[in-house]
Amino acid sequence: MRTQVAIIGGGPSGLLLSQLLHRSGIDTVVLERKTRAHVLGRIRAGILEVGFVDLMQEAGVADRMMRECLVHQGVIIADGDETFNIDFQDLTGTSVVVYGQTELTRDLYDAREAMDGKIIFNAENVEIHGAESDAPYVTYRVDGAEQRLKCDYVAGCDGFHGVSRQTIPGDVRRDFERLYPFGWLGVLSDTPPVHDELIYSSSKRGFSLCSMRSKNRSRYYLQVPLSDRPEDWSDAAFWQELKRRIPGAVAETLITGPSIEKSIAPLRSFVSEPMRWGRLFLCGDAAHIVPPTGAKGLNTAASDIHYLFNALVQVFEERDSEGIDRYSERALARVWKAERFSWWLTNLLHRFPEQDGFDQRMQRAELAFLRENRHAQTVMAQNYVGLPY
Ligand code: RFL
Ligand code: PHB
Repeated sequence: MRTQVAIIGGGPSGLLLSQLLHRSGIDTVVLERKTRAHVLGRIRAGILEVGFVDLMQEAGVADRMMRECLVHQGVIIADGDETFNIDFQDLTGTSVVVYGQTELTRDLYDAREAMDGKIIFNAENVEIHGAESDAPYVTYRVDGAEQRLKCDYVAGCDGFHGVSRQTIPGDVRRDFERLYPFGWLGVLSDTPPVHDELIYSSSKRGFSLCSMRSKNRSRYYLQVPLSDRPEDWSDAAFWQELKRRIPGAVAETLITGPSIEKSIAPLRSFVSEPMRWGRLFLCGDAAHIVPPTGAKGLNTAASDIHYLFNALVQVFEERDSEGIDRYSERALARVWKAERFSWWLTNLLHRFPEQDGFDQRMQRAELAFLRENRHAQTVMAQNYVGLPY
């Protein structure tokens, strides 16, 4: 089999790239290790920047999103019982939207299928060959049979645990990493959200976040030690701990219910450089991870896809390699700013095991400054709604 762009990974990055390229007349094949149901079973991102929404519109897959998403004008920050609002609309003139990664991925799968896009599920042992040559190809196994896919370019959209990044030799690649000594325990429940806006809470007992997927579906998170497992947390224990970490007045109005999903995600900051090796390009979680505190993971994947999509159109349509030559530099410039923001917000709001009294007072002083200073709020709002592509 032959295609113009072989895309490894059928998560949001791979599907969005495939959809955009298809609409520009560029042929792709997506190789996904799991099934569609498995990919759609992962509960992940919820907050999308306007830049992402624009990209979904460009890909022709934003209709349901525009009907069903919730527009958010700001977020609330709580420091113990005290709260303040970061008003995105007032500070930046723009906002973010709530639309779950699950729904967005479903829309992309539906669109790909409607256009007869080639997606190969259960693709095992994917290997990229000849990325530094003019004739790269990808081998994989499906139903026990070895397959070969020849292509012009390979897009590595296979997430943090994929093969694409590992294909880049160790003497070319540099990885930068920060692990945090805690994870996020997430609960999804069919209950109305406790508030119209998201609440990021710093408390003596640790960080918590009140988020949502719709007017009837809530998503809540608690900072927990890395040694905790989801089965250690009964629903009752989760709700009790959440109530102790959010402002008392908010806790009084919290409606609880059975969890429909419960999982723990470790927090890490990670960037792999460069994001291009020959004809292989890394996108999204394959190249970088942020702690979820700033809601930047999927949004940063989207900016990679924007740069790579335009670069591929430029090289196929105009025979101009400027875009692919500068892809890594352009993508990384924006990635590192998202990394900085996510790292800053994580450090500001979480409790660290080794933290002493000095560190805690620094956090509280920084929170107080953010509460009182419009410039500081503007900086936060600009980063949260998304820096320009
Ligand atoms: P994905 O979603 O991991 O998809 C990669 C796909 O590649 C497949 N794959 C392979 N396929 C073939 N061969 C192989 N060898 C393969 N290895 C892997 C996998 O099966 C999978 O289908 O990466 P992608 O597409 O780059 O998308 C990235 C996003 O999923 C991620 O950044 C976000 O979910 C991060 N994130 C958030 N991002 C936001 O922008 N806003 C948020 O509010 C937000 N909240 C979150 C988050 C991530 C979280 N977790 C669990 C990590 C909240 C949480 C709790
Ligand atoms: C979510 O709703 O899953 C969510 C929202 C904001 C974040 C992280 C996750 O910062």
